[in-house]
Amino acid sequence: MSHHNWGYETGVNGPETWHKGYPIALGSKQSPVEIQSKDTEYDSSLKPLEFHYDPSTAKRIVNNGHSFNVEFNDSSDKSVLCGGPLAEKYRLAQFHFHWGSQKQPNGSEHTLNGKQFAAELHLVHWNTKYESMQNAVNKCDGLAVVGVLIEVGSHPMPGLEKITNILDKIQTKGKEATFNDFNPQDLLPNSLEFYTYPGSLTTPPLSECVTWIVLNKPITVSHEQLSVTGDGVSFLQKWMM
Ligand code: B30
Ligand code: ZN
Repeated sequence: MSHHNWGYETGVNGPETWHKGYPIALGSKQSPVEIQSKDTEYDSSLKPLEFHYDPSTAKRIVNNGHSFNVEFNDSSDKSVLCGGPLAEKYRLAQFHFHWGSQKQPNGSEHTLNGKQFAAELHLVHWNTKYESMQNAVNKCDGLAVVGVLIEVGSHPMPGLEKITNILDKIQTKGKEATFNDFNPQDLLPNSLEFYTYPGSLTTPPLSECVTWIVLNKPITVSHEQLSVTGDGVSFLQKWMM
């Protein structure tokens, strides 16, 4: 099964079928997970997260057929994440979102205390000791992904406008557009408290290479940012079709 053959349609190509092409889908460190705060414990050895992002490393935005990636120049240590549970520096490679559909409007991957959120942002970083993302995905401490839960509220999030404004340029799989001068820190909530656990990529190849860092507070975006009025189809959903 090539990566083109997986999807989210239950009974057809949904996550319950992914193990046929990717046996690690049945592994013990698979993501996402359901986070129950009462089942977590406070770890006083964890340090604060440090985001050191340089807006000039933002490069382009690409439609890959299942989401879009905002890609960064990761040939130097200009945009890195450290602190929290991380022993090393991790370079920002890309970020992307997971969102819902008309049938299933809530599309976050992690749930918090039983709640699924409207969408989820993933900031994907790789451990600089492994020289490349490709090497890092084969190591248990290879990647650090920051997950940010997204809910719909009454105010737009200014940081998201630059992204929603460019999606009309990448409406179909394989399309890309230049995307410069962007600081993904503009997409973070005020609180940087987090849950952390060892897990996996949430899509094929599902490698168990990720230190997950899920922020405990969501960001709020407007209905308009996630939707277009008129046909009731979400802007992001509409873009996916
Ligand atoms: S996630 O953050 O756990 N959702 C990858 C990175 C992060 C996550 C999931 C997967 C990843 O690097 N996958 C392999 C690369 N992909 C390209 C891509 O970036 O999105 C290969 C592919 O499927 O063909 Cu799609
Ligand atoms: Zn993701």
